[in-house]
Amino acid sequence: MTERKTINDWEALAAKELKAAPASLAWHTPEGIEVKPLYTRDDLEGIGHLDSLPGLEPFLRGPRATMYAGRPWTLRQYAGFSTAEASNAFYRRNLAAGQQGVSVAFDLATHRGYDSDHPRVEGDVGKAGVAIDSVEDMKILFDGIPLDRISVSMTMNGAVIPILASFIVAGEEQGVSREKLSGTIQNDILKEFMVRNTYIYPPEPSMRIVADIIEYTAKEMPKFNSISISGYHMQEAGATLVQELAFTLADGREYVRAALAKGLNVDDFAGRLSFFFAIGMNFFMEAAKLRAARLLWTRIMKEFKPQKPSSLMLRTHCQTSGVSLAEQDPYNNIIRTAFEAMSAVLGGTQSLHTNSFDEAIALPTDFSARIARNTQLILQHETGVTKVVDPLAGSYYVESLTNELAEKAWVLIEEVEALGGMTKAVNAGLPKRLIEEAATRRQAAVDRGEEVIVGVNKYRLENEHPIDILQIDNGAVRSAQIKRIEETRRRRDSQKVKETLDALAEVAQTGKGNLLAAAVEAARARATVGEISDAMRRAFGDYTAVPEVVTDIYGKAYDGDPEFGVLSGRLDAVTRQLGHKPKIMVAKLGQDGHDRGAKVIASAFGDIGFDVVAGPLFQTPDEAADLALAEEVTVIGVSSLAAGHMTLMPQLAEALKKRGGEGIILVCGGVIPRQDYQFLKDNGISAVFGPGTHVLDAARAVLDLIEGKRRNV
Ligand code: MLC
Ligand code: 5AD
Repeated sequence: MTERKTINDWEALAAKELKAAPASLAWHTPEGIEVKPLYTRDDLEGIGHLDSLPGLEPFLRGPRATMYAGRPWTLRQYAGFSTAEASNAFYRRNLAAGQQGVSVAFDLATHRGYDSDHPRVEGDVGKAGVAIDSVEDMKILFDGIPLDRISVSMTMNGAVIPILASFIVAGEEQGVSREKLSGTIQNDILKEFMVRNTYIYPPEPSMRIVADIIEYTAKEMPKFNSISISGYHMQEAGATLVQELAFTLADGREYVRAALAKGLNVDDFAGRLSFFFAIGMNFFMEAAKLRAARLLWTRIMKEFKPQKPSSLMLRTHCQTSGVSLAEQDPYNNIIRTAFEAMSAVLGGTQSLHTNSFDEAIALPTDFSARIARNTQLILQHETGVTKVVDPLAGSYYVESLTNELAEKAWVLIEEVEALGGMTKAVNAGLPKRLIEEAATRRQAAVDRGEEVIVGVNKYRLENEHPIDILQIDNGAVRSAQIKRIEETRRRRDSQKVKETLDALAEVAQTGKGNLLAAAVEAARARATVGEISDAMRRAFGDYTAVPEVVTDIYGKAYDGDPEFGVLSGRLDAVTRQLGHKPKIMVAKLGQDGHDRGAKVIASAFGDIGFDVVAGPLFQTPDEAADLALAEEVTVIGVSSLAAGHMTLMPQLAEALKKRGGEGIILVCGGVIPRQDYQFLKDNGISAVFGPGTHVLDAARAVLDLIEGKRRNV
């Protein structure tokens, strides 16, 4: 018999192979986890959860005993664009082709509680999702989709009251009463204040809305998940997996407290809380994250002493990561998404969206949606991964990661607790700041090539061939929507509308009664999404965030870097030439609240030496032009992530001209397809920076423009 070898034997051998200590191979992840090149049985020492079983407390191995062996996860693709008719047809085609649940993406006008005819939303109608103005649109959206059999997720947080009310009435009028409706409403406002920004009202009344919805669904809609507590958007905004895990679970705890404060019994609502996580490219860590999430949620829920086991269970939807996908060499995105999907499944998700490969530039076409959907169908039917529950259990590495993620996230959860819970932490700006710092750090790592993205910062193609993308004519969508709103207004009983809206405003004002119950009456009378939102605005007011920018992170990552030094030197020269630092305003236009890119650019440009003005969210082109002139900026850089650029950029150029500000250099960046570049350049935009642009390249191009070396980049 051969003698049993020990870790010391391995270390000696590894050192010989490497000609260095194997500890030098450690990978330091952004989570602050040191991943070693080898894990052994010794790493499992002291880990408490190793013998747990699926379907049983603490549910680490899955909320169901049989998991996918009994029933696979729900193939639920998030989608919505243009009109209710177009989105309905898209859903029906996809359901016929194997999709198993519906998930509605609303346009940003709807998210922010504006009807399609509102002057602030001209660039947004029908763009990043479907335009819904009233029950009439909602009925068309679900025409021919049996709401008693197909579960529907609706991603809505700002205008959550009018949308859920309109959905309930649409169901009613389809012959499906509300107790039979199954699905999920996102209803997670805390993360909106941190990262996603589709809030309407200030945090306090917003928390009341969340609690009212939990109350209403607990009493009236037993099959409906009242909330989808989301970490997805945190990761998209740059959060590490530990931050995503901790802030999401801390949010969950805060919602439980809000519901309990309404006098609800924990077991009456806890089983219908659900979660939502992003799955990025760190394959094993993402799967471990879902396992850790279930473990920690059980621990958190125990504090509330529920009787039902389902109150302790974390059930989750997952979506593959949008930010991990690239504009360059876009077919690589199919491969990335497939790995991420596999990781989500090995982590035990209940429902999954796989992104389309055209993600970085546009909404999915039928073609790209087919590939995304088939990625999951192939996983379900061909790979055998559904046959065994939690197949990664017992892996030295995955169990260690599960444990370490749980420990690290718990520390951060306790930090939030020490601040008095998540509402207070959000008000204090802690999570937002930590996430923005992580995002800026990551951008520097990618720009410096420390993190490789194939086809972007390594192995880049010489020639990219543009792919066919979905184009939406928002002008046409807006006209059609306005026509339907006018027709609805003509047909309805305006006295009844006024009465129900006043009643809703009264519930909002007094704090007595349930907001959703009152809104259902208004929706039934055909009050619009905008009108219902405005009735609550009367009591709650609007929330306005003050943009803050983190500093000294991007610059520090480039400390001593010659390339960075050359750029700073050029900036000094330009500063002398102008008599002041060149001033750039980083602007966001329309209802597009995706501000990771804008924040990273503002932060990095500041570190490079520009004078930076961070414009507020949701500006109209006129407001942006006014601010730019008041601030006497040299350059305006607009970040556009929600496809409003074709309408809003020419309007901004026009607004500047009208004010005599045509000397201000206009550039834009973000999710902008190459097909749109020429149009933008013909309309006064000097440079367009697509996804994957190196920040230093963008800074150089802006300096070129300032120095007048090129008029067009
Ligand atoms: C499941 N079931 C089983 C079983 N597995 N029964 C027996 N044996 C098994 N092995 C039962 C469940 O108990 C349940 O019934 C039913 O089957 C459905 O299973 P589920 O696991 O609950 O799946 P689902 O209905 O799909 O619900 C998943 C969910 C839900 C709980 C995570 O909240 C959900 O669908 N979320 C989706 C959220 C989403 O799509 N969001 C998009 C965000 S996009 P019962 O009776 O117990 O219910 C976004 C982007 C952006 O946010 O920013 O715009
Ligand atoms: N249709 C399909 N997918 C969408 N996403 C956002 N809006 C839509 C839509 N209308 C997806 C993208 C994005 C994430 C937030 O959701 O993948 O990254």
